[in-house]
Amino acid sequence: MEKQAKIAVLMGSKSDLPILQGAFQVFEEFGIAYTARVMSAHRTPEIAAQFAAQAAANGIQVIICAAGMAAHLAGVIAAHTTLPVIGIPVASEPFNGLDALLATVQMPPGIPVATVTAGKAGGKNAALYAAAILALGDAELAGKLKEFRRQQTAKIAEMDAALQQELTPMAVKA
Ligand code: RP5
Repeated sequence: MEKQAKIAVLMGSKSDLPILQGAFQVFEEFGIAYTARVMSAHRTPEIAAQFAAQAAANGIQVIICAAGMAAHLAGVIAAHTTLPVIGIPVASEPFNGLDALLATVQMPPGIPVATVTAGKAGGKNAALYAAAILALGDAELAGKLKEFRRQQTAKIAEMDAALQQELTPMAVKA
């Protein structure tokens, strides 16, 4: 049986792909089927609008959009669907992502886009947030998310233990 993608990952250009590798890793880890496409609010506006308008009927439940510069992809997609849309601003010259952050986050009231931080952290968090949305109706996925958090907490505790071993003699144990 062919897998049904539940999450669509859209990028304004293939040059945005490195930001999204962490998102793809999350989907592999949690066993979430996704689809990924390059389309642009400015360079392929009809394709973007059509994709968004048909996404829900195609079984998509959450759409993630990564774009840089005058980053309108998430907003344009959100304008054509009521599915939850998550925007990832992509950093580029000369404003290092502040331009894309403002373009993505500053949606007018009525057309929401949940915006995560720029860069690879944004890619990973967008995927985790999308997984959390799907987990509302998927107990198995909710369990995987809880286990992910448990392991993440354990890693930080390990880091703290390792740090205590490396501190200089004047360091006082807190
Ligand atoms: C945006 O313009 C894309 O999302 C990308 O971040 C930026 C630059 O695109 P390329 O010139 O690399 O294709 O639309």
